Amino acid sequence: MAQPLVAVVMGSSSDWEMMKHASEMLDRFGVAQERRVLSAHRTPVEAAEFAGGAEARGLEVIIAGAGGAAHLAGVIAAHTVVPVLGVPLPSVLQGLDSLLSTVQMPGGVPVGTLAIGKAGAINAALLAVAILSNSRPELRAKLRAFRDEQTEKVRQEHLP
Ligand code: RP5
Repeated sequence: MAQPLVAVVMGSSSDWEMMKHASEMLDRFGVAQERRVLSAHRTPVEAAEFAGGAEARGLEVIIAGAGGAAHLAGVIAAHTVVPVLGVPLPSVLQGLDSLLSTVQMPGGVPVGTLAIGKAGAINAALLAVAILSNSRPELRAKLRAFRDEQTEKVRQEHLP
């Protein structure tokens, strides 16, 4: 099996319904990934250990999704210099709490925060592909093809 370049982590297995969209998009580009449930609050030691070992394991991007008091992406970012992309997930407060918890990092420890929910999960994967593409021309070509396909699809749309 190929060495995972991207990790898709989430605060709970209940987050998978949203985070599977990130995972599926990485699959579409043939990017090897690992997936894990890790919680900033329920498994803080494992979350820190995972992040601390990410670089040595060859991970180049970490996508972290969480909802509510969504500290997972920030905690992971605190323990690694590997780029962390945060996906705020829907919650009882419609994800606004997740968004603010993920996006409002103190200066010095960045988390690249995407949109709430499905769009954020999809875009986190696409951004991860774009980051990996900086040193992988074949991946960049796939990304261009994806955009072209998307453009063509919209051009072909007709309303009743
Ligand atoms: C967060 O709490 C998780 O990321 C999830 O979005 C939310 C609820 O988790 P469960 O109670 O469903 O496990 O930590």
